[in-house]
Amino acid sequence: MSRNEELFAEAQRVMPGGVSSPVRAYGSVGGTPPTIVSGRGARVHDADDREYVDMVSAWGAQILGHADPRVVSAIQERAALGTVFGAPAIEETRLAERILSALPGAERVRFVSTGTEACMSALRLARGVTGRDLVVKFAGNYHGHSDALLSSAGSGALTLGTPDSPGVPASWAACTLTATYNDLDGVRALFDRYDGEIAAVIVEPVVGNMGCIPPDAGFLAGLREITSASGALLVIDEVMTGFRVASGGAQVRFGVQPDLTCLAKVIGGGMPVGAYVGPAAIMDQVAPAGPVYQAGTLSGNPISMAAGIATLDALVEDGVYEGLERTGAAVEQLLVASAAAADVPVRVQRVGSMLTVFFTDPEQPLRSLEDVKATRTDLFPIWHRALLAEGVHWPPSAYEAAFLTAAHGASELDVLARAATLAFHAVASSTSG
Ligand code: KE4
Repeated sequence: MSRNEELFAEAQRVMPGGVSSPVRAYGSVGGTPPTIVSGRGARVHDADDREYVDMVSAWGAQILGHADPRVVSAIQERAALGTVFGAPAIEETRLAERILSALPGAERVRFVSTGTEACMSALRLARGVTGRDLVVKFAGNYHGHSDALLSSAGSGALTLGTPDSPGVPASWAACTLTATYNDLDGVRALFDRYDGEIAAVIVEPVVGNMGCIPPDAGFLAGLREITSASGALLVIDEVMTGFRVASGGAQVRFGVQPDLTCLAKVIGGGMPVGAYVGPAAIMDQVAPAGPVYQAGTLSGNPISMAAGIATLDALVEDGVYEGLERTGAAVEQLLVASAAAADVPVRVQRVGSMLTVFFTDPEQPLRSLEDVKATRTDLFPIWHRALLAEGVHWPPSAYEAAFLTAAHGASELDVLARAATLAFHAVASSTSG
């Protein structure tokens, strides 16, 4: 028995599924998940001292690379002064100022500890300021595990094949209307049917949670127009895309200004964080400035704030986003080439440094959950297992995106090219038999 297997067996004796978050258990790809004991730059090491090129990057939270010295020293220095006090901290203000400087129209930030909290709180605020109950989300989009949003969720729940979770009261799920991503007519139909009752539309501006699905040209602008006309809020969930696909996020890349933005992952530099952001007219309705209640013991804790400040400061250095774009394009190109060499039909969909390999017709754009479900997700586990065996740590689900960091360089791309070639041949062999 390998050390990974020993450790996972121990974990399963004390934690449901042996994990703290479902997708990590490798349920949809099979095999024993490697217990990752360390990381540096673009590489991680498991409990059997095997090295991998990391394409999970903590599900997007790592963007500079693991154990970045700037982030580690910021955490160490701050921790030496004490970790959390439950009182105002200078670093909260300084990180909030950096976030606001990158998001057009944003004037206030409220920090929380996860992306789930950010999305849940933003929707409570939207309901509070509009006095309306209904929320529109999109099939295949995931906004965390708060009860009302676990309907056709696109991350773990979809991967586990149970889009709706037991334990969510029907009455709560009934307040969430589900539309098809990239289908503005469908959204208009919902607003026609429920106009005056819809508090908000919440959307992943680039979907990562059913694999990487970019917005059609005009889709986000269309949502902006529909919500503005109805008095509903446009809530853009940038937990994954925030400060990843551009400085600020997808709203800057695609030029759409939401009423509220949800953030997490990158803004915490790998430490627990979330935030919801918007104009003062809306955000000052949040307690204690206004009546909409939300609170959190570790919200804005100095350690997460210090890690976030170090990360955002590093990201504004010259050329970081251009470098991420170049590396993303190079990875896309090597994946397309190695799939073609193995004669395996594959479409790679990418925005910046987030991407997904879909086993389907390369020429057929994937625009919605239905499109993704029609791909050969059955081939993904074969590909994933072969990649892992060849030293690449890839997200263990066909319904997720892979993430690059600023630390991914030529040597990592060499490893990835070699591993992908072998993995696509493994898929070809499995389909030829
Ligand atoms: P957290 O509560 O996991 O911090 O954030 C929830 C969330 C909200 N919105 C978007 C767009 C997200 O992608 C997420 C979380 N992303 C998943 C990856 N698909 C986290 C990985 C996991 O669930 O373990």
